[in-house]
Amino acid sequence: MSTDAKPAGLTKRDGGINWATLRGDFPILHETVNGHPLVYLDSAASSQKPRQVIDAIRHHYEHHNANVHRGIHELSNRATEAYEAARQRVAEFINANSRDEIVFTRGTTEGLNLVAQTWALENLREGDTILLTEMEHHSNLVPWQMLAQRIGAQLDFIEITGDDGELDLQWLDEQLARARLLSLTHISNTLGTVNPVVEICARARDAGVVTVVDAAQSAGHTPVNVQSIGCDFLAFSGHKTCGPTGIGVLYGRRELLEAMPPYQGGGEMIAKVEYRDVTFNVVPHKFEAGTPNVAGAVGLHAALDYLDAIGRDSIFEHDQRLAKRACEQLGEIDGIRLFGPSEGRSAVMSFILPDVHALDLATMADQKGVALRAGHHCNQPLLAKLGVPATARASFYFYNTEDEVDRFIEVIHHVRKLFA
Ligand code: 7TS
Repeated sequence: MSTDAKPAGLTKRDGGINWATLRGDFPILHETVNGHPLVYLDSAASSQKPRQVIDAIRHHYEHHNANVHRGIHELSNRATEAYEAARQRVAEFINANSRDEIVFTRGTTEGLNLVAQTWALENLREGDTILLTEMEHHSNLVPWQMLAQRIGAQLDFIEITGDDGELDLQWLDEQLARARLLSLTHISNTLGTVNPVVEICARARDAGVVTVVDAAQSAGHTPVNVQSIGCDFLAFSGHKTCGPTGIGVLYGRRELLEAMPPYQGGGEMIAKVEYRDVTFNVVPHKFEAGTPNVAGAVGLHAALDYLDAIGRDSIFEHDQRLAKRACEQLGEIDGIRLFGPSEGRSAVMSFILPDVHALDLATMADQKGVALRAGHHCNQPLLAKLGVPATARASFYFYNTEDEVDRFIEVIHHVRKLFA
């Protein structure tokens, strides 16, 4: 089942995609900000939504809205069908074996907390080691700290090599030999590093270590295939993949999901309840207590159809083209410190200028309609390791253009002149 969320603006130019026409599908990209046409360079925080996703949510509320898995009335059946069709679509999007391996969550953060509070709480013991990397978002660090403090487990970290932000894998086998679980990000939200998750998960599997992949920055930008990655769990957020906020996905291998205790208790997640006893529902419903975000799932379904109509390979190529253009022009600025790899990186670009504080830059860029982010990007330990309190960050997506990269660079030069 698919939605009719095809990109109306998908046209060809010189045999390839005409990226500029896709912008017509995104109403918000035509906003004016502080008297200037908006240049939205904060898609790593949240992506914008095409009309097709907004329409799908509206259509759901106008024609199919009711609670799911409950009624025997027509609307409830339609809502249930739409919700389960979205689950099937997610399974196809990441190539899971079955839709039973797809748990709907509020987002990446909830997916990671779910694994920490169920699989890990059940299976890890005092003294066990949880292996992370030094570039994890707080969402893939704090849940493990909380668990480790509760059960007396310890954390270990795969280090980064320096400003180029690659993982130092020379000790990986030794680290894996001591670990029970490895949780790592696919793409860094600050450095733009694309981690070799296939190789890392294969080595973890050989060592008998359970793997969790944080795909928040990758799922909407590059093909993500859980079977070729070979991970045990993977989480991502709808709002970074052109879908709505408040919906996300946790993939888990079926055997693991089946053996795990539930996350929260309530409606939907039960098969039978007595005053003093309960039998839980089958997976994935066992992990979805309470009325789910049905409209969110419907919007996510439309978003995934939209992205796949463009093609995630093409999106990644476009991301990389923009990143390269930005990197080259930023690289010409005297004294700039540019973080992340110089090649094969994603379209997330962090930097600090020699003469302007990141927060000042982002504030002044906003005056020119350019939306940047400045701060620690929920990567405080990483920034401490790099020895900086904050960076400025530009993050691109397929609806950004080369002209917008150039406007971003112009704004940087403008701000530097003011501060000179
Ligand atoms: N993991 C990574 C790698 C992320 O980049 C983010 C959000 C999360 C997890 C959490 O996702 P959520 O949808 O559950 O909040 N990253 C960012 C960011 O870079 N700027 O704002 C949010």
